[in-house]
This record gives sequence, structure tokens and C-alpha cells, in this order.
Amino acid sequence: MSSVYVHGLGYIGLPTAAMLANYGHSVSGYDVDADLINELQDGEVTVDEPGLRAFVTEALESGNLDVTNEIEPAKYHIIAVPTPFDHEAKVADVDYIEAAGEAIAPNIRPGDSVILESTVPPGTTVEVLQPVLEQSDLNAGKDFALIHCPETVLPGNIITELRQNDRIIGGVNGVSTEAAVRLYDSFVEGDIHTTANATTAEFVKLIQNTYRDTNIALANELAKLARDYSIDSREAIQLANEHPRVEIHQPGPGVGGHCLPIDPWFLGQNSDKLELIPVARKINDGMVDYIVELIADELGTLQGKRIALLGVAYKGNVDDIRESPGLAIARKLQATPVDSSPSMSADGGANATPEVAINDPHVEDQTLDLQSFENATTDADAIVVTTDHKEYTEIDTAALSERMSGKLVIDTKAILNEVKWTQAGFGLVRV
Ligand code: SAJ
Repeated sequence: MSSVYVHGLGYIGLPTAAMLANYGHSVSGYDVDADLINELQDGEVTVDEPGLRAFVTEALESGNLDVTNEIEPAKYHIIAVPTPFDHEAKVADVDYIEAAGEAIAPNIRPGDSVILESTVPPGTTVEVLQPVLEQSDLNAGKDFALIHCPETVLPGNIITELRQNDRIIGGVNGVSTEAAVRLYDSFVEGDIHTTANATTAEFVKLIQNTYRDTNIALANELAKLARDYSIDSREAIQLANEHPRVEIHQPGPGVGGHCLPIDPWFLGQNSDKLELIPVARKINDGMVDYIVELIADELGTLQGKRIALLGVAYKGNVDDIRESPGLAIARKLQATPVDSSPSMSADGGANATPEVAINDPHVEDQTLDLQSFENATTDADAIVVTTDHKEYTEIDTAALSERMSGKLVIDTKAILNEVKWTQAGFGLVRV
């Protein structure tokens, strides 16, 4: 079994390191964050990902996984560092990839492999990483293998998908591709698809998320149209999807996470041909305003209203709030003046806004003023479900009904049982 160095122990690097270790490789996990290294050395796993703690503990206790803040030579180097997104310029920051390359370069020996797993704009492996690694005086494709192998796992199901998903492997030449196939073949149960072209592998990863984002934009536009025609968008989409060649995604409060709202921009970073994709992005980002308007419309006014917002994680059953639509809706509501007339507004000033109480059973964040479900919903005029957490499907409607002032429920994820909620006397509005 090979020695592997995993650079970056985040959502992808840590489970990947543990996976390789649990399949018998000798793995070192490295991260620039000294606190994270200390925590992991003490056996602490803070990421809220099902099964991850036990999986990492198993790897550490087997002796196959070691976490360290030093970089040494290894047969394989896997780079799984973040590529932060500059929201203003809409471009990827590849500094961490360059830094990882610089740290690896002095440690590469002939015959080693460097695999980039981080999501990157097309061309990054060859144009950014390769020159940095070749400072070693060794040549990619000739002396060492250089490969892009994008991660494709779904947060919330990472360990299963690491094993079961197909992988795309694109080396800078055939020898590079084959070297990576040998490593991934040791634990991947899905199919391994190869291309002797790292840029194609980068492109494929990005178009998977772009397909999803663009498809959701269509669903969101359809949801808006359906409301105008007073029909249920979910029923219409479900019926449309009965056709063997139609697969429309689900509408919602917008698109969150660090992948779908970002990757479409990475795709066009080194080209001027983006047209449709930015429109889809605008539609999905615009859902925040649309939902705020919908809440105001359903309540008649936002003046003097108390709204319980349920869910700031970007999707169900995870603790990740990156690009969270729920949080954006809460902030937008909190910034929406209820009336421009000082005499009319709740606090007598022109800047009065509705009261927004936020709950999320999965998120712990001191800066968000999160409330318990009970406190958030007490005296609420409306509840707005913005994340499909399982806890929200199990709400005791009778107890809630006693606590709330109003009976309006806006379910942006369509997770609440229509019969249960309407029988309990709630007015249920689905997006
Ligand atoms: N969403 C909708 N409607 C849908 C599906 C999702 O509004 O029909 C929203 C979700 O609520 C969420 C956002 O989209 O806010 C993204 O969620 P997601 O479950 O589609 O995807 P992510 O971001 O958690 O993970 C994606 C996955 N990509 C694909 O399915 C093509 C995952 O496999 C990737 O590994 C991950 O991006 C990544 O790291 O790129």
C-alpha cells in the first residue's frame, strides 16, 4: 500500500485521508491550521457530518492515519485545499493551491504523483499548479504524475459517496492518469472514468454543479409562474418529470452551499462566453427577494409582525451556513422597513422592521442570535421553513398552534405534510 499525503483536512480532505487509511494506505494528513491539527491529534472531529467522527477515529486508532503540521515526501500527494470565491469579481482565488504546490515541490521525487481534488477553474492544474511543482526541476507527466480528480461527494452523505460515486480522473498524460487510477481503485466502488487531460476533468466537475444550478433556476422560475396561475409548482414539476426525458429540479428559497452558487462562475473564469449561466445565477439569488415579498404579501403587511425563520443551514441536516438562502432571507427581512411613515411604523420611527426569530437545530453560531424552536415560534405571526431539516417534519402542530399568534406557514422546501398542517388549522403556502 502506498504512502499518501493529504493537504488540507476540511470537508473533503479529512474523510479522504481517513478513507485511504481505512483501506490500508499509510496516510499523513496536513493542514496549515495548527488548532485543527491539535484537535485531530486529540481525536476531536468538529465537522457535523454523519459517521465522520467514528470513521476518522478508526483511521487514527489503526495507526494508518497520522495528522501532522510537517510535509514530507510521499508516493501520492492529494491537494484538497479551499478555493475561496471573490464575490465582487466573481473569480476563484487559487492562492491555497499555489501554496500547497510550493510546499510539495521540494518533496517530489521521480515517480511520485500529485493529485488536485479542489474545485478549480478550467486550466488551473496545468497553468497554475504545474509551473509551481516544476520548480522542483522535475517535469509533470515525465518525471512525476500530475492529475485532476475532482471530489463529487454530497455533504451529509460524504463517506458513502466517497466510496460509491463514480470518479473522473484526468492526468496531464496517460501515465499520470494511470497512476491516479491505481490509488482510487483501492477504495472506489463506482466506475472510474479517465481522460488524459486535466482540464477536461476540471470542466466536467464544474458543469455537473452548473447543470444543477441552472436546472434549479428553471424550477424557481416555474414556481413563480405557478403562483401567478394559482397552481402547485411541486405537483406540476412532479407530473412533468413523469416524462422519460424530463428531470426538472425542485424550487426553493434559493441555492446555497459552496458549490452550486460558485462553480458556474469558475466555469466562465477564463472565457468570455457565459450568457445563460449568469441569468440562472441571478434567478436563484433573486429568490431571497421573492420570498420576502411573498411573506409580506401573505401577511398583508410586515408591520408589527413577528416571523419565525426555520433553518439557516444551506440545506437539510447539515450545519453549513455558507451562501445560506435562509440566512439571506432573515437578513433581508430584518432590513426591510415596514412603513415609511413615522406615525405608522411599529417603533414610531421610519426604520422599523419586522421581528425575525431564527431557529436552526443543526447550527451553532454565537453571532446569529439563534433561538430554541419554542422561543422562536412563541407569538409568531408566521413561520417560514427555509431548510429541509428532518426536525421540521416532526413539529407538534397542536403545541405550535397554542404558542403562535398567527396561523401562516410558508414552506419554501415543501417538506411539511399538507394534510397534517391544514387539519391543525394552519394556512400552508408552498413555494
Ligand atoms: N437545491 C434546490 N433544489 C433542488 C436541489 C437542491 O433548491 O432540487 C438547493 C439546496 O437546497 C441547496 C443547494 O441547492 O441550497 C445545493 O444543494 P445540493 O444538494 O444540490 O448540492 P451541494 O452543494 O450540497 O453538493 C453539490 C453536489 N453536486 C451535484 O449533485 C452535482 C455534490 O455531489 C458535490 O460534491 C458538491 O456540490 C461539491 O462539492 O461540488
